[in-house]
Amino acid sequence: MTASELPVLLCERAGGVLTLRLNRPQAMNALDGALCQALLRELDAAAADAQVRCVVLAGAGRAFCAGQDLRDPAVAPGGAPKDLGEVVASRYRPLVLRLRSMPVPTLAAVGGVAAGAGAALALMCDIVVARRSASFVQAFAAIALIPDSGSTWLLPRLAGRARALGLAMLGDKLPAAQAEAFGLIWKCVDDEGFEAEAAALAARLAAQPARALARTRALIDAGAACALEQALDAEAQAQRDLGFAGDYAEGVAAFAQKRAPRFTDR
Ligand code: T3D
Repeated sequence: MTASELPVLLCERAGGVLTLRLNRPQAMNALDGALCQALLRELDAAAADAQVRCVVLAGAGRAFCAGQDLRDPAVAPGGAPKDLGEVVASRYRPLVLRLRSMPVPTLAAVGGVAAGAGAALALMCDIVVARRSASFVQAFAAIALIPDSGSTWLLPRLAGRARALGLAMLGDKLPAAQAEAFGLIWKCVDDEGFEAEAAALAARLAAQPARALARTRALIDAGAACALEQALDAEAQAQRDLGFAGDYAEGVAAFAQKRAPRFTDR
């Protein structure tokens, strides 16, 4: 099978964990139209599938994702001018919004370099673990673009303005350990233990109460842009809704019976 015949996205299921593995290793899993479409399609399907309780984003081969495929005719300079605004609006906007509104927790398992929009997709996940040898690159300035796919929104929120600007303007490779120290990611994991730790974390997330976790994400995101009074009101509404749901009764029963809970709500 030639590289162009391989599926650009691999979908792997293990219990409630769905791993979506970007599979264009010959191009460091750079994102072309087909890969963006496949990713959105599978995320939509996962959102609608009650059996999926955690989605993992990963990459095949030595990279996580090198961002937009710069060889893609839709963006490559030359010939007619390319509308990059249209590319980011039609490909990356829906992916970012889909990730941030998944009804289940999302985990990025960053096993190699994550650059440009690839870094953005990883950092948009709820929890990001990275192999110690992996790195994050705001690759945009090197090609005279701005950080897109929500990066100008996310980077200062995660790392603060000074670091966001330093990362964006200098475009240096940020090693995973420093990404952890900057607060960009949850954890940097030694290379040998990386796959096992990512799998264990995904299994743990899959056993958590998905509906409560999705509400938690939504509240934390909304809380960054609202007054305390609004945040308190939104929390009360969420707690009201969750209190009426089955997982709450199950969690309290499991606590009383000293057993592990079996959460099912989404
Ligand atoms: O422009 C728009 O379309 C708007 C949308 C923007 C969203 C974006 O994501 S813009 C940012 C696009 N990404 C980049 O600019 C990253 C470019 N790549 C790099 O900076 C480096 O390759 C990496 C830091 C990712 C990795 O460096 P390194 O030294 O480990 O690998 P390498 O030797 O540079 O690359 C290995 C191969 O992958 C090489 O191919 P070759 O020469 O062996 O045939 C390289 O060309 C290819 N590759 C890497 N990144 C891309 C890519 N091919 C296509 N598109 C890429 N983005």
